[in-house]
Amino acid sequence: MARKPAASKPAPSNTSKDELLKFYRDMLLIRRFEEKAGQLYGMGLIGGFCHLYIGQEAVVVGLEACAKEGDKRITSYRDHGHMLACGMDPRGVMAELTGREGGYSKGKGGSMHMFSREKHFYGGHGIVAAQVPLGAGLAFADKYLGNDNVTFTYFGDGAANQGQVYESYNMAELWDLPVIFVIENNQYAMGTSVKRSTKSTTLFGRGEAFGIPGEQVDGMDVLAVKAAGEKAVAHCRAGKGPYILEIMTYRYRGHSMSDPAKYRTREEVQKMRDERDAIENVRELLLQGKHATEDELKAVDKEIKDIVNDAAEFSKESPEPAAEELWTDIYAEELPQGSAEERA
Ligand SMILES: Cc1ncc(C[n+]2csc(CCOP(=O)(O)OP(=O)(O)O)c2C)c(N)n1
Ligand SMILES: [Mg+2]
Repeated sequence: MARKPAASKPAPSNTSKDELLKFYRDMLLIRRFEEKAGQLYGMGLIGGFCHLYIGQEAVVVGLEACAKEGDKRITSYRDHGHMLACGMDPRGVMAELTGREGGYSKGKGGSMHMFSREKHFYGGHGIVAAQVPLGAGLAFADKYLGNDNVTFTYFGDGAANQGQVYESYNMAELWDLPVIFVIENNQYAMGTSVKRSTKSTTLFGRGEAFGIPGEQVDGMDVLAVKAAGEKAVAHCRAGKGPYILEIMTYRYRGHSMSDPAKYRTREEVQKMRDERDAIENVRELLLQGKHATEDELKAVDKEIKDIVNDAAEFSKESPEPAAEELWTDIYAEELPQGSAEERA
């Protein structure tokens, strides 16, 4: 009797072959996009601030897998990955980076200031932790309107030491707001390590004083992020108030494009890339489990490369905004009309 071919390894229990492929694709899109942004910056096509998300891709991709239509997201200046993960157009994001008319803010905002009402993406904020109370406010609006939307409010380990975070925790728990406070603990705030800046380093535990549950999650494992995200989302949707996820991650590049990188060794970065990389982890799961062949993954790589090259071309060809644009988008030109539901 002919032997059956060896069965392929099933996908880990909380995912599927298709989802693993989607995670691979979505994380790779962020990485290649950011690499291209780094190149364009080096060529002088991007000016001003530019903070890359390379290394942290699994955080936002894992959490986006838990989101439904209507959910909101808000983050800091390290924001390109969040935009791509929620489905914003790579062309519009790249063209904003190069300061062109085709960008999400017509080229007037740049890296840290892009928004999409359609995708419920509320920025892009340059002031450390400023987005945290805003995120609680977005969740307040949903609670007020009586829907079951959740707001993902992302901030860093450095931001976690800001006073306004704790004011937000207090109000969010007091009013049972459906907000997930996502601490992206990449271990550094500019050139300062968590160990140098922070006495108690279990940042998720700081919600305890307010009665907010929290947990620490391996941010280099997209499936672990998704599993924790599902728990947090279920908590919020059930009307039980906020939840804190401290996601342990790592940025491979400097804080921004101008970073002397004197605060950590090359070896530390290389070790993380070699041993923990989230994209490599998913790639291995796909190949070892025979859910995809090398050729299929190569085709995904090519597809992503084409999308990113297209975005880069668009961002070079799109014209600079006209001088008259200096006078637009400053004040609301029309007052919002209609009921609260229509305005939301
Ligand atoms: C209120 C305020 N203080 C200081 C700065 C300067 N600054 C910009 S980013 C940053 C570090 C924040 O680190 P973290 O919250 O860990 O986020 P990461 O950059 O690691 O994503 C600082 C101090 C700022 N932008 N706003
Ligand atoms: Mg940090």
